[in-house]
Amino acid sequence: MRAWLLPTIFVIAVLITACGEDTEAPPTVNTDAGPQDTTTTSSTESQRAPQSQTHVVNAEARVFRPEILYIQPGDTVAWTNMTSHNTVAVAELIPEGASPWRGKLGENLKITLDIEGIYPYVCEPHIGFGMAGVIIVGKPRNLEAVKAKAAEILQGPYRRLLGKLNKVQIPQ
Ligand SMILES: [Cu+2]
Repeated sequence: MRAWLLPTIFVIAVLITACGEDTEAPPTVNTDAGPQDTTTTSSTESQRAPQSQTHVVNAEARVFRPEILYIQPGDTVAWTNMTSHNTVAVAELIPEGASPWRGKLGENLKITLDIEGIYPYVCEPHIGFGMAGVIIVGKPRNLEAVKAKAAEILQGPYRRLLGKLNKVQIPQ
């Protein structure tokens, strides 16, 4: 009896200890996983707003595609295939507080736009061919003001941007 009983008690004791550890362990794991789960859930639920995306603008022969790009604040724009092109923001037309960009000729460029607004830009070597674009960040309310200012300040081939601005439709 004893020879059989002792190992059994030992095994039961081990099991109880193991169970004790198991019951202790999960709450700790759950506490850690709790906030992470919440974060994952909330970012999945509202994927469009807070999750920043990268949008590609492809430079084709003498045109940016897409010419008019709609993004959300915090999104990134990546110009690709920029051999023989550049992308230069029209500093006077972009939103207050936003940094104008100037890509090097022939180099791809990636920028993140945090400030809502309208960002007209050109390819300097090809603006005469109308190689220009507009990025709309969020739902800006100053489209008419930007158009008016563009009509006032843009000179020569840069006036090709006016046609691009006329294609802009502010998202509802
Ligand atoms: Cu170009």
